[in-house]
Amino acid sequence: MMKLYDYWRSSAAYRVRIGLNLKGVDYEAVPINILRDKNEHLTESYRAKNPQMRVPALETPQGVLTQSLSILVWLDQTYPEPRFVPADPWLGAQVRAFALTIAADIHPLNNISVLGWLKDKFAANETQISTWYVHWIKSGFDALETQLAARPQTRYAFGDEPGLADICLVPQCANARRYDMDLTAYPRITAIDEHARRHPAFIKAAPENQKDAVKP
Ligand SMILES: N[C@@H](CCC(=O)N[C@@H](CS)C(=O)NCC(=O)O)C(=O)O
Repeated sequence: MMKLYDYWRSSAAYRVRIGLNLKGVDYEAVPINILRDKNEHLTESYRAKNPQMRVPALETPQGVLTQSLSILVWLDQTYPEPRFVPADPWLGAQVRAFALTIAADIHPLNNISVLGWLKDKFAANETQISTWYVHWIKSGFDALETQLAARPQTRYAFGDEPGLADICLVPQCANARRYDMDLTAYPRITAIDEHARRHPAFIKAAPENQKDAVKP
């Protein structure tokens, strides 16, 4: 069985959990606590798995894969149904652009090591961190909402079945809620997020349903 190096609150790992569940691929979750007082991702044993020392990493029969989007594309090519990216090149490019707005442009600026750097090097306080965090989500969500509003009003971002865009959107919405971001300006994003979170694959992948989840 494949092993997913995982952390319940990691939105990048959450993407891969959704992907594995949608494909019906069974896996063993190996929790890696990335909080700054634990730093389990910075150990030599984990570095041997993922030299970048981040989660997720997926241990496959061929070796360890890193980077959530790369893992999701590998899953899509290895387990063709249900498709994460449409076969049509034009639509496929739009789906990947949507996913990359989150995975390449929003999420990296809000990563735990970036927030830690702001605190350590620039003495940023909690309010400043929160302002920074919400700012980068807003800049991405403004664009995504505009793109969604111009598309047919389907149940998921690009149709009536979940795909790569939804796999990235739902964890990013969870991050926004953690920082109490007001999402009322994003009716399409919130409708898709609420619908997707009722899907069994998304429920099973939800942070609060992971074995390492810390209960409030
Ligand atoms: N682009 C990577 C991002 C991975 C990433 O940054 N993961 C975060 C958790 S969401 C992490 O491990 N952070 C630890 C750190 O920054 O030290 C991906 O999509 O897999």
